[in-house]
Amino acid sequence: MSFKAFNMFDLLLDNLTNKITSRGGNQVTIPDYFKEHHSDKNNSVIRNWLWDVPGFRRWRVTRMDAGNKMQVLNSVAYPNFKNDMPIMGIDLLWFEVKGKLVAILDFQPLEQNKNYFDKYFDKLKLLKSRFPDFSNQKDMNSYDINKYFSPWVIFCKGDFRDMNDNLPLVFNGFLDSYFELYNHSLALNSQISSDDIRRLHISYDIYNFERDPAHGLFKSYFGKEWANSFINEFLFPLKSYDQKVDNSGKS
Ligand code: BLA
Repeated sequence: MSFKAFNMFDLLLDNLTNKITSRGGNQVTIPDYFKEHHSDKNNSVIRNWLWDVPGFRRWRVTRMDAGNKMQVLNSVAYPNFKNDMPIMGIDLLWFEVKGKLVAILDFQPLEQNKNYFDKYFDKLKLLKSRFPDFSNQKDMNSYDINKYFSPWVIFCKGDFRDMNDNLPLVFNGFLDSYFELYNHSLALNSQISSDDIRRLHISYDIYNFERDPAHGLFKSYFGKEWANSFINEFLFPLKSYDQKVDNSGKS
């Protein structure tokens, strides 16, 4: 049973990689210390990928394997600054010892208003309605549900059966819907200016930097120094964007 459970996230990672490459995605070189980093704690490893995908300014993927303590698959896709469509966010966690799945998948909205939701959320609504039992959570502890989460966020706290039966269907359906949304977005005018989209992406990184419940975990597995550079340089690089611009004197 555990063998199967451990490999579910590798299977989903393969699905994601195949979908990205079939959309013309190319791997971007990242430093070796981010590509693969080991920890003695639970004999763990974290692996990261960065993709250059047409239409997107950044697409990152993280897979952490801490054996039966924890398995993670996390990915965020940031569209180009000319496109005001939602950011794609996926956070999947499996705790084998507790038999617990935590799965969050969302089209993360840049704005919270009816026009924006009408424009971009039909497909996510449809997907959510196809799996009513899977999305069984509403409350978040560390995040503000009204900020960068949509009313149709797929949020599951479940067990082995949720992971084995529904998760692959939800995950693949979710990615296909997001790619379809991207295709559709090309025929739409962006209602938000590029400057404002950039500002909203920066504030997304700052918000998630402040709220992400994984920071302590990275520090305890991989040490403070590595964790800090991972969080600042790989997970949320735009968090320091304004400072960098100020420091370079370019404004
Ligand atoms: C929750 N995410 C969590 C938790 C952990 C991580 C340990 C707490 C799990 C629990 O409730 O037991 C772990 N987050 C990670 C890891 C990475 C990470 C390992 O970013 C590695 C990169 N989180 C996201 C994205 C979304 C997200 C893109 O990174 C949105 C889809 C959401 N994670 C999210 C939410 C929770 C969570 C909503 C529940 C926390 C809460 O209740 O507030």
